Amino acid sequence: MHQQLQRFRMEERNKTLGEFIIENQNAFQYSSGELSRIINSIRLAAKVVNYKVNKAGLVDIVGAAGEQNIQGEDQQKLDVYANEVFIQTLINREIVCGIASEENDDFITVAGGDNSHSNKYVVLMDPLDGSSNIDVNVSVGTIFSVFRRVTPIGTPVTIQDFLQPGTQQVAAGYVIYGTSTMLVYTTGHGVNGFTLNPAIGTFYLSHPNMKYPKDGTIYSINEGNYVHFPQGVKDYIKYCQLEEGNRPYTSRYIGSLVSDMHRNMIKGGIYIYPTSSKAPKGKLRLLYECNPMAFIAEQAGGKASNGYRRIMEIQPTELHQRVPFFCGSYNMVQKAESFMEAAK
Ligand code: P6P
Repeated sequence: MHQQLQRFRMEERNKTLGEFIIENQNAFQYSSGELSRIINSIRLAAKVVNYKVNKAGLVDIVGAAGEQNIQGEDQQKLDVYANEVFIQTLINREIVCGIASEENDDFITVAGGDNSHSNKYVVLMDPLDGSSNIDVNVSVGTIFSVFRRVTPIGTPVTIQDFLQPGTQQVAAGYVIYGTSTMLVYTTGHGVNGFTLNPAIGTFYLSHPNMKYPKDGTIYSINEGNYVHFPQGVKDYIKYCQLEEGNRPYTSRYIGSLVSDMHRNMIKGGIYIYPTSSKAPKGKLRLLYECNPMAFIAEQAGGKASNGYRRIMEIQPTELHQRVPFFCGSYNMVQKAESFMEAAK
């Protein structure tokens, strides 16, 4: 049989993202349909950003946009573009009452066309994570987190709607713009991965019920900062490297959280971005990087902490708050935490 037809028949056996959302809408405790519309909105924005990311080398959209975000990081043009696409797509569909983004100093209030502030959800996101890799053609990603608002419907959102602990998330996910583009998300009922067929613009369910292997042999950390790490992290790295018992560990670090997390979820592994003398609170942001990745990790049977306690139980105090991040295979994170505890 012709290979194209074979592949088409295989894809057609797999559910599309749209079918999956409809089928699983009622499993979601609030099943008002708004959450489904948020995921659909993210799906659309991901396709638009994917098109630009894949063309980055061809059009004048690569390289710094000449401005800095609140993190003091040079904004890449694709960062700015992706931020605008996700924000506008969410606003145009009148499904959220507020948006926070790594690229925006403050949160965005979305009153709605009738200015009623009647929508129930807020979305927090890193529109294009790993942007330092954009110019060198390495995978980048989008990370998002969804909460129900906690302030009265009908009033403008406040910072309290965004400063919720990760345990309150109703959905979280990421898009990885890699050798293929995937959307991976959870609504608290497991983790499912969808791969985009760019020829027809359809996401197909390619990785149902994703699970972190309980153990793994990959550790992902920027060892260039070794001398600045806390003692517990140094001890864990040495544990991974010791020949004793012929430990088979290998170091893999892409410098793009979404890519390292995605590979480790499939193969087993741990990602660590600890505090250091250069980043005394860590580098990753709690609200739109660590919390969503922690929700996914836990739903996939993994573990996510700040080295001592569960990430999702941390009460946020500010929008762009940074925390140390240990995330991945349950037993590996547990082992790393034991070194952190012992070095206290
Ligand atoms: P470093 C990208 O900027 C990011 O937020 C993560 O995606 C990535 O894992 C990390 O920072 C890389 O940071 O300091 O190792 O270059």
